[in-house]
Amino acid sequence: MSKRKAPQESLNEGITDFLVELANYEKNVNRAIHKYNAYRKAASTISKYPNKIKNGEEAKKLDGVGAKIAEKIDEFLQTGKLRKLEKIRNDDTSSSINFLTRVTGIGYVLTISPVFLDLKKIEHKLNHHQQIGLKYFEEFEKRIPRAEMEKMETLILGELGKIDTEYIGTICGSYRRGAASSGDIDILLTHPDYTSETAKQPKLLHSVVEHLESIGFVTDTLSKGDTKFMVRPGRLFLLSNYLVSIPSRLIPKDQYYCGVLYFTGSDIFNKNMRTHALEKGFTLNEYTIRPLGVTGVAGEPLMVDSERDIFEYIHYKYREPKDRSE
Ligand code: DCP
Ligand code: MG
Repeated sequence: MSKRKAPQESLNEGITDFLVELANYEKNVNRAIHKYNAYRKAASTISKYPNKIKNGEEAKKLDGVGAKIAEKIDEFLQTGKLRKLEKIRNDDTSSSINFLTRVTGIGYVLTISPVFLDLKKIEHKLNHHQQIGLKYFEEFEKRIPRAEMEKMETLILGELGKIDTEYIGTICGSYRRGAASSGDIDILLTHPDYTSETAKQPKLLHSVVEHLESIGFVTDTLSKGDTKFMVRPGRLFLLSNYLVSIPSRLIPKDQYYCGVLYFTGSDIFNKNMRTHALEKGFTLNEYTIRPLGVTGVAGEPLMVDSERDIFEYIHYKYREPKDRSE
């Protein structure tokens, strides 16, 4: 008996490709989840089929391939394209939605209403206020609501505790400043055993990410070689349906609070605080605060055990994160 031929993925790639494209269209544009499932099922069966499909009749014998899909396969094999797909690709609304869905991962762009897309098309005709409204709507759609951020914070910090109870983690960024929505999750981590002296990392951030992956919280890493997603330092993840970046930052304990201060921002607040520090004879960055000597050379880093310490060194009135917008 001869061994069965292993299915070759590329054998019916043209067909599976258009079925997947149709599936995505049904899901993202029409929200027709049954049609989406039907196309996916057919694509999956066909991808496992070990022969090159010659016509719709042959395909119809396979599980999940009905008369309508068989018809499309015939049209595709005979003409090399599909009228339905050409139409979809030429349609502004569906191509915008598909594009946005692709760029952002999955999920939440589905809430973009057709009205929004219509407005987008005539953006140049809107008055100033309308344009601002549109911009905010757009921003809001892209951002993670605070309630979601809170859920993620609880989950991430909880999981950290399970790896090692001594981990200290802080979600910084706009979230820490109390923002109603955030563009990403800026997490900083440290561990008392990890200082810039020891330079020994008890557990790498990598293991934290791996753990989050293992429990299915981080569902997908999107950044692999995909530079267009690298809008921020660190790696991008599809986290509970949101595309976020987790800056890869496990910080030595002695540098932790300078890091927390910096990553809490805002950037304008940071700039003002650094300027004030210089006026008082200190240089402040995301790692350390150091006194400046008379010649302007920075000395050894000062001991820092809280954000307040930094404020005190430079005689700057302490401001709660929520009051650090500028
Ligand atoms: N930061 C800075 N200067 C920069 C970039 C960042 O000081 N050029 C600091 C201040 C920011 C923080 O890092 O608040 C996090 O950067 P984000 O870009 O994530 O900014 P936010 O978290 O404030 O906003 P968003 O909700 O858009 O993520
Ligand atoms: Mg942020």
